Amino acid sequence: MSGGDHNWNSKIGKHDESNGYIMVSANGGLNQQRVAICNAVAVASLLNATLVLPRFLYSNVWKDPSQFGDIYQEEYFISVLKHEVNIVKELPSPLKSIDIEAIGSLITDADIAKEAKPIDYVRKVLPILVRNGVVHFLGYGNRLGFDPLPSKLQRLRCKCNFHALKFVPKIQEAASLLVRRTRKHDSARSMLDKQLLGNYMPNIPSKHHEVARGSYRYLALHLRFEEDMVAYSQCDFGGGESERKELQAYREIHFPLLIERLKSSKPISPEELRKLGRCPLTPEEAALLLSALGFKHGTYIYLAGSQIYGANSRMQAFTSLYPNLVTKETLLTPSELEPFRNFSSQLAALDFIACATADVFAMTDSGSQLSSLVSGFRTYYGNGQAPTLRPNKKRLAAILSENSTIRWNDFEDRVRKMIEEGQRVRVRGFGRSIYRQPRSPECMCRT
Ligand SMILES: *[C@@H]1O[C@H](CO)[C@@H](O)[C@H](O)[C@H]1NC(C)=O
Ligand SMILES: *[C@@H]1O[C@H](CO)[C@@H](O)[C@H](O)[C@H]1NC(C)=O
Ligand SMILES: CC(=O)N[C@H]1CO[C@H](CO)[C@@H](O)[C@@H]1O
Repeated sequence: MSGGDHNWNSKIGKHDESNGYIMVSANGGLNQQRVAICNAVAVASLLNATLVLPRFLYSNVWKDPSQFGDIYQEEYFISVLKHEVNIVKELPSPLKSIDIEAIGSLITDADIAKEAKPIDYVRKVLPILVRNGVVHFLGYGNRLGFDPLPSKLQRLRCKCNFHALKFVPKIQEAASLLVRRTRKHDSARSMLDKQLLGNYMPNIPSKHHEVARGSYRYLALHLRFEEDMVAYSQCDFGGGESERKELQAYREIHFPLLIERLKSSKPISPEELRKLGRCPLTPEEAALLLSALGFKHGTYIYLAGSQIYGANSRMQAFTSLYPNLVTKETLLTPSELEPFRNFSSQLAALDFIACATADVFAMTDSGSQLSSLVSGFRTYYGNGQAPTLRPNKKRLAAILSENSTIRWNDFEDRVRKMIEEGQRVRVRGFGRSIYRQPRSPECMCRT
């Protein structure tokens, strides 16, 4: 069921008559943008529209001015999808001077429901498109549901995500340095390497034993314990009054809507939140988990993500257990890192690749876009040999609450069972993301 070698062309079909142009300004960071792009491709096909190469909205959180062509190969994207959707780099000049908002063609996420259905687009967007010849989805996010959806659109999303979006050489090259330096090995080992690193990772060795020799295996960990996540969760992480104040201040600055919502709802205690599995795993808990799974002291670990909250104290237990910890900042020299310095999305792309090509990938939050898109890639291109460890936070909270009474052996058993259940091979369920779970008749499992 490897996804690598489909003949996609001519199956989906494209209509020559265009109903107009769709412009998209995608919201969020790298991974949300990726979802928005592939949803927009599907919507353009649904509405028989011409897609203008998506743009990325500047966000005060991510502070990255990168545009499509700074991250993905434009020509490649256009050409891979050319049999299904017309994609142009810019709006044709007669339309450029139009005031999109004044003619009523500006469509924000407030105009479309989350996980909208195709019929919503046909009813709401198509008439505007036909009348004005152009619509602009401004701040486009997760606005197309997964089911029910005509299978040709589902296939198109799959093709977009797994085949059409290739990182630019600048990103592939820096990512290949990360991967080579972690593995201490220079050649590609899998389809994942080939897909994500392109020519920067030459020659897949043909025999399996060549792979093992002289090459280190590594685990990539996406430890989503960054301040935004920690603050948003409203959980208690044992840092006392100063932690509570700091996180409350962060919420007031960055999450005014959350603060509003909290005012009018019944408060949930931190203990309750923990029981419900709503609290991000701390570095200490992640270390405990890995060691219960048998990862030995000295395992090579690539840590993805940005600044860990309270890293100085919180990472101590982790690094004493796992001293061979590397990040993109430690693997690249300052001059290699310099071209990426102010571009958080491009840095996130390096993490995406290092996680997707790792021997083992461990996430701490299955709701994270990075973690879920990476796990989808590992499923699609990993040939069944790219395990992803996905803890169930609710079960883990239950296991950890038995702190003083549980014996280490029991702890190990229960953690292992939990992880095994998370790894079970599943066909995509109804309503589930095809990006995250590509095992589906419209994606990996086509006959
Ligand atoms: C798109 O084109 C196809 C084939 O010409 C047609 O059946 C379908 O109704 C069109 N859809 C829209 C929204 O124009
Ligand atoms: C990056 O951003 C910082 C602060 O915003 C600025 O001082 C610096 O010049 C920028 N560096 C580059 C390479 O753009
Ligand atoms: C089940 C159990 O023993 N829970 C204990 C875990 O540790 C906390 C504080 O250290 C105790 O309050 C719990 O009773």
